[in-house]
Amino acid sequence: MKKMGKLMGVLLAGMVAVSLLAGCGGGAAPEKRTIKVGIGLNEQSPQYKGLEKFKEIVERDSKGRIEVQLFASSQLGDDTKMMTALRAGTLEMTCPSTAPISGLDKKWMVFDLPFLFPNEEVADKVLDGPVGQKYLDSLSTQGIKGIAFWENGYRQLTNSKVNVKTPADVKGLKIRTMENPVHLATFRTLGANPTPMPLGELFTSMQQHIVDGQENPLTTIYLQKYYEVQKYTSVTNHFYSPFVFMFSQKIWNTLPKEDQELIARAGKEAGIYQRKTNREMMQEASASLEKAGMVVTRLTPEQAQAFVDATKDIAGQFEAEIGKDNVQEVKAEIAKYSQK
Ligand code: TK8
Repeated sequence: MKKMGKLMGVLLAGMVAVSLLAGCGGGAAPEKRTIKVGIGLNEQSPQYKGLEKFKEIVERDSKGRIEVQLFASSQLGDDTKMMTALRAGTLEMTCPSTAPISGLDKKWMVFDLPFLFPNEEVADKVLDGPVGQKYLDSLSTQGIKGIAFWENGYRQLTNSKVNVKTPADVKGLKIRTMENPVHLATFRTLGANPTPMPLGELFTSMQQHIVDGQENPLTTIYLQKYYEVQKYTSVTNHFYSPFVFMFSQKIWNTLPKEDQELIARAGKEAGIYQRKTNREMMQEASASLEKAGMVVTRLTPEQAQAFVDATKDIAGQFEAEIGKDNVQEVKAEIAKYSQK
């Protein structure tokens, strides 16, 4: 009996020693891991180039201990499906537009208000400032760790029927929009017949004339080859669309601190690179679309103003759903950075 007591005493001491060692940093080194990232756009997109930069930084600075696997062209589902996978802990990362995030939290609709940001510089300052950080942090209530804002960009209207120069030209057009109430309301207000649809179904829907048109940044219109099924691009700049680079909160919580810090730093650095690349590629996209046979129409200031005037009531329609304070806070930040 005495022997048994002694043995138990030794075992207990051993267990205490191991747990103490682990507790004061003597634990095992962080383990090898794989991070899967899914996006909707293809491998030529500025978004994918941002992911390649993220992969480069993470694999370099983890000395290969962390491998990043990239999946483009909605291989892992559309934005909404991939966000669901993050929340379930079955996918590590994705980078949706802010528009579908409104399905999780209505205040995100603020970023979809028409003609919200006057230019990219102000957008960067607001999104990278305390208000943007507050939105990223709020995703933790949805099972998502918001890492950084990247850039989709200003959205332009394409269609196969009419060279749109005024709101009246939009009347009756069947336009695919992202799955977002503000986008739907904006195009209804312009007299269109909007249909929400995941990006992956869009090309075929235009090819089969299920929809007459869609709206996306020029780089997407070119790189997704929409010129093969669309005739007209009108540079309306009606929405500025941010991307959100995000991580599964469930999986994030299992990471050692050093991996969390590396992923957060790499996501921010890659975001700065992605915005720069996006803007460089945007410069060439218009000429590329014309070379591919599209009619690209840049609106006159008067024509552009007509679209601003036609959609000026949208913010008021959604203020209650978004939260009046949220709308006013974002608009105050925009005003602050617009004066400088
Ligand atoms: C990509 C989407 C896309 C967006 C759209 O995942 O669906 O029109 O602009 O680029 O977020």
